[in-house]
Formats: sequence, C-alpha cells, structure tokens
Amino acid sequence: NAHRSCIIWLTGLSGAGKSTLAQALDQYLFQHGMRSFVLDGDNVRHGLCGDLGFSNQDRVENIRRVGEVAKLFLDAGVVVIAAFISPFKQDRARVRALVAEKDFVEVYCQCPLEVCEQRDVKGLYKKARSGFIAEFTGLTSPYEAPESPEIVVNTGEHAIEECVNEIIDYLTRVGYV
Ligand code: GGZ
Repeated sequence: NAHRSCIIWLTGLSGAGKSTLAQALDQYLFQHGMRSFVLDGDNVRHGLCGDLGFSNQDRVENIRRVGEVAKLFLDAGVVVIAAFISPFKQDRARVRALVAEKDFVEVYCQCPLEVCEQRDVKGLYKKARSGFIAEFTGLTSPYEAPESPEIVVNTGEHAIEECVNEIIDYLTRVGYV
C-alpha cells in the first residue's frame, strides 16, 4: 500500500529523547512488518552534512538536506523517522511542504530545558554552560516550539514506551499502521 509510508518528524531539545524514541519506534515498526529508517545526527552529521556546524545558517541547511532525503525515502515506500532538534518553525514547515500534507507527522518531544540539562546524558549542557560549545540550543541558540504539531509527547515525564504508544495510537487512528 503506497499510502503507508510517512515521515515521522521528531523535534525537540538536545536530550529530550528524540533518538531513543526514534530507535524504539523503528523497532516497533519492524516488529510489525513495516519498513522504516531512522535519520538522525548520528548518521547524517558525519557524512551528508559533515560540512555543517550549528550556526543558524548551518542548521537551516542541515534540515533542508534531511528533508530532501526524507522525501526520497518516502517515495521509496519507507516510513522515515527523522530525529533532529530542527529548532526553526520555518524549516519544519518547509519539509512539511515537500510532501503530501497527510504524510508529514510532526511530533513535538516536549521536555523542559531544566530536565534536559539535569539529565545531561552526554555532558553537552555542562560544556555549553562552561563556554566550550557556542550556540547551544536552549542556552545560546533559540528553539521554536511547534504550535500545532500532530502529536505532543511529554518525554520529560513519561517513559519512552509510553511515548511510543502515543505515536503508534495516532498512526493507527489515521491509518498508517
Ligand atoms: C545543539 C548540539 C550542538 C549545539 C552539538 N546545539 O543531544 P545530541 O547532541 O546527541 O543531539 C544534538 C545534536 C543536534 O544536531 P541536529 O542535527 O539535530 O541539530 S539541528 O536540527 O539544530 O541542525 C547534540 C549535538 O548535536 N550538538 N553541538 N551547538 N546540539
């Protein structure tokens, strides 16, 4: 069924749990016989976007390229799970506009900055606070929260499995899963 693929676009702060959520979602979809693929900083920022840093301009270009790649995967019938901070509303809107409206599912991974910083899984907030990382999202670089995403998951308070279930429930309701 050609209408079963879509782009699940996870947006949120560093440490909000986007990549973990993406992997869990990927695993669920695989177990249910769907072909999916995760795009995130880990497989994109070393190669395709290896020339880009974290200035506003580079983030814009990062999301533009990722959006184009996501569209190609979508055309190939794959469920794309994209996990990027994607801090700018306009860039997310531009990706949305690349595909049919129903094929873009924006998921706001909502987690208070304080919680992300408290967790600081990779120690990046500490580095940023000490001045070793410039233009760090939430501290010295902006994050524009989505105003009307298809889904909001509260990764600050809810377990990853619960957030996965909320996304699956939505996809089921709209007929993708
Ligand atoms: C934000 C940064 C920065 C700066 C390195 N600001 O938590 P992580 O480590 O694993 O995920 C973050 C990742 C963000 O890359 P994205 O491609 O998602 O960003 S964007 O959508 O804005 O283009 C973080 C790490 O890279 N990281 N420096 N200055 N996050």
